[in-house]
Amino acid sequence: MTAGGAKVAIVMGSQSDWPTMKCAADVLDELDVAYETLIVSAHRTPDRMYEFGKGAADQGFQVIVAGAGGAAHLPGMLSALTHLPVLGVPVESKALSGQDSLLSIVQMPAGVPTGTLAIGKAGATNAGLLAAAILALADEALSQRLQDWRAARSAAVGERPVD
Ligand code: RP5
Repeated sequence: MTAGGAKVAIVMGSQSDWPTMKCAADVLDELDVAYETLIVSAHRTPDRMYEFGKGAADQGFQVIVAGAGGAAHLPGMLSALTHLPVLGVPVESKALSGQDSLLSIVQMPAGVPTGTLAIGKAGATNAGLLAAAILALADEALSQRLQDWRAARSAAVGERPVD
């Protein structure tokens, strides 16, 4: 089990991914869902990635949110190492604005599924929401919090634009 009993792991390839991946953490905070954050690079720390991917389910994680940019192999490699659902977040890269990240994550071969979200912060937020929705299938209280969260977002939308 994870030290704090977290069921969601938010992993990223670099410290520089954190401003994006924090959006997943923020929405999980709003929903009172525990998570762990880890820097796990497919390229710079492949042994750490392997160890994490192989051990994630035994540690008690149920969903992995994985963000990476550029040659973004982390989400796909984790999908290869664990049967847990992996939600990939393409982090916006400097050179190609995250198009490279998106294409690196989305085009997985049949049999190794990796959920792929939008590029950048919107994708990270939605990955957090999807992680919560997956856990909510077996957690009625969380399901209610998620429905309340969604209802509040709808209620906050005005009917007409204002100056
Ligand atoms: C990827 O390379 C990381 O996920 C990050 O998005 C990108 C750049 O990393 P840094 O050079 O900023 O550490 O592996």
